Amino acid sequence: MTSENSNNATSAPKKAVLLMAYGTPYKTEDIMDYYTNIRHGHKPSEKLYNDLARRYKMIGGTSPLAKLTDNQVSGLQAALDRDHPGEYVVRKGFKYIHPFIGDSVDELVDSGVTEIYGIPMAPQYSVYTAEKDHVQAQEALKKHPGVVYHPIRSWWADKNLMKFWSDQLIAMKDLTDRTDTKVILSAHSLPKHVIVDGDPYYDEVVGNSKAVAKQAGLRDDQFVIAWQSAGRTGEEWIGPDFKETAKDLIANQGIKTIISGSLGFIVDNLEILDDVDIELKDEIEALGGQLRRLQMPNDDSLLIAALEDTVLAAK
Ligand code: FEC
Repeated sequence: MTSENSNNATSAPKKAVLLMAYGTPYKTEDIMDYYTNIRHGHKPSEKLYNDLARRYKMIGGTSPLAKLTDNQVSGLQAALDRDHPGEYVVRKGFKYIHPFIGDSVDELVDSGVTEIYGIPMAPQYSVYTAEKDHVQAQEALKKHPGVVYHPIRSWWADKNLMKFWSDQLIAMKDLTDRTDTKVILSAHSLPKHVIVDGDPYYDEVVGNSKAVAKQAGLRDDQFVIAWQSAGRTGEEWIGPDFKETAKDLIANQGIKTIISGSLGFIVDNLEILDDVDIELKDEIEALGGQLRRLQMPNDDSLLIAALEDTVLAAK
């Protein structure tokens, strides 16, 4: 082997971390294809399309999810370079828009990577969500036998992520201790049949919520668990819906302040900026209440530490 080849062999990382996120339209013209991909190749009706386009318009045209995922990639890369220099390369792959997970896998393998850690950017595991990320990655890897894939399942219990959420509630103790305040911890709803079929998602979200509440020192009567952002599919979704829950608390149970924490998501996205910051807020304020919302992990150093821990624990 020449010295040049030997340098290349040692300098190119053999291990990769692939952050696998939902993806978001980069511009209005992308919405139709993106939505069609979410619907497994079925184009949405004009009504559904218009409603989604309206929701993106409400949050300023596009969602920050793409930019925040890039920040997570560079944050994790910097952390791994600091702690394990030259060992890992970090990339992103999206489920419903380019760069697709499979294309990112191909690129990583072409660059010499022989081991990939796939992390779904959804901390609770579901066959319906996180597993679909792994399926896309593993499908691409069929073309590359010999590359080792580490599918990371749930990572919500990581101490840094737990601290991220519970610290915010601890900082609000004066407010959470008031008898007219209630915390609503929520995650994205799923069609009910998924859970009835034995998916662990429901139990993981409930376990995550109770653990955060306990770490924050909340009593059981200070928080409720609810479900948000049910899709427009016409089937039955897991409930109770968080807007209905908030309305009932304010209209019938003497609550004035709702603190919303969306533990099922990692970044500010459409389901946060529209469903929480606009729709939930409007419903609450229409009844004379007020909404406070916990910040999302986004590219916070605790989130980066959680991702690094998760990769290293999967070794
Ligand atoms: O642009 C953005 O910021 C949007 C990002 C976005 C995230 C997200 C996360 C989750 N979803 C989950 C389940 C479903 C199921 C359906 C579904 C449909 C949509 C639609 C849009 C959308 N989702 Fe999503 N979701 C995001 C965006 N989601 C847009 C289409 C319009 C609508 O129905 O509202 C129904 C379709 C199907 O059966 O597949 C189910 C779950 C999560 C949280 C975990 C994760 O992030 O992967 C669960 C972000």
